[in-house]
Amino acid sequence: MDNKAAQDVFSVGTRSQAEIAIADANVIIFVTDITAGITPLDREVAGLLRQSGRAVVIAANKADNEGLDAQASEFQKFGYPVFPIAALHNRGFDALLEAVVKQLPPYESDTEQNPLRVAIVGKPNAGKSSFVNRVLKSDRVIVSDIPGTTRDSIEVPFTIGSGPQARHYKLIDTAGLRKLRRAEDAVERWSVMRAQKSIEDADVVVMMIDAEQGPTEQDKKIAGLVLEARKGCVVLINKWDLAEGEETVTQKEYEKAFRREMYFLSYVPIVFVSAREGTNIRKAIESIDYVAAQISTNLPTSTLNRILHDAVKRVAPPRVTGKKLKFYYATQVGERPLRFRFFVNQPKLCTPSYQTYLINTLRSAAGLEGAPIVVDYRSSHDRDGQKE
Ligand SMILES: Nc1nc2c(ncn2[C@@H]2O[C@H](COP(=O)(O)OP(=O)(O)OP(=O)(O)O)[C@@H](O)[C@H]2O)c(=O)[nH]1
Ligand SMILES: [Mg+2]
Repeated sequence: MDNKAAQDVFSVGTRSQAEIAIADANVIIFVTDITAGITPLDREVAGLLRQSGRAVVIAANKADNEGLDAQASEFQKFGYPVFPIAALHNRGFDALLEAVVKQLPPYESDTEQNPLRVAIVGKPNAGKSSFVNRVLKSDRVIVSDIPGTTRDSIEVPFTIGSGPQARHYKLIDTAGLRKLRRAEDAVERWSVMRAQKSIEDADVVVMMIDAEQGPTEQDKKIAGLVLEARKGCVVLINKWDLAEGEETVTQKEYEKAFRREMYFLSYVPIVFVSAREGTNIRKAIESIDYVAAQISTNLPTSTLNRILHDAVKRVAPPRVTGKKLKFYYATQVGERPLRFRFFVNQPKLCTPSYQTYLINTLRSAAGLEGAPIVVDYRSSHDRDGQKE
């Protein structure tokens, strides 16, 4: 398409808005005016749509009565199905929407063939195998008080509910991740490697913490692996039955201290459980489900931009050597992990603390608890030459 001609018709702003909307869409409804026929603007839009390769249906609007419907056929020239409608009179929408729905991709839930992969990781003896057994309500995996009982990652399929509502999981019980000393044997090394691989292959990682020991250096290392792999995460504080007996510390106090110590896991939900007693197991699964939904979220571009523009309005970007960051717009470019692209005047003007502020605001406004977020900053003039 001749870019210059297009710019004559669209203002630059309208054009980029339209491009974002097109890039975001599964199906595009191209609205035309039946009384005006094909306009130059329609031709430009059709050109953009053809380039996008997206599914398109044409809504020929202002077909106020059946007598006008025949004129809709003119728009068939564009090569997309055409539906005469009248937005004002709510005419023709059933056929239009049916065509739209037909083009939508099938709803992707976790199926029997493609279950949600949940890896349970943590230090030796944290209670990973006990948790898996609790969830399965059977002694499927070996539990013992000897640290290092589990040597290999064990995958157990697990289903909640039945029929089309059923949710399918694969629980992966891993070997406890311990600090390796040089003298450690090959089996030890292999166990640790397998557990790391389980993190990489998982959709959601459950980090099992032994409540009695609290977060240790080793737990920080494990958290580092989860962060590096950019996985959804839930923290379970296990063996809470032991803490409760003593009544020395409340969950609130414990969580506060935990979050202070493991500040880099601030985005992750925490559930207090007892794998031995079976306390809060359902809550843990609900939390896993919640995070699973968040890591596959598709935020509408309008919502995303509203949240970020509000954030920028509330806390102005810092000045770096006299220059000020200008935030233009954002678009989501991926899921699992959630990936966003922020268009700004100069990416290097966005200080790390301001980046954190934007992500935290986005996370809390959109409810993205437990999901890692990756942001790619682009300068606004990269837009045309961008590569995926
Ligand atoms: N009090 C208490 N003990 C627990 C709980 N969960 C597990 N344990 C005990 O902790 C010990 C270790 O449990 P496992 O489930 O084998 O721990 P693991 O994390 O799988 O350990 P490795 O496979 O060695 O990495 C066992 O003696 C369990 O009975 C709990 O909620 N409360
Ligand atoms: Mg085990």
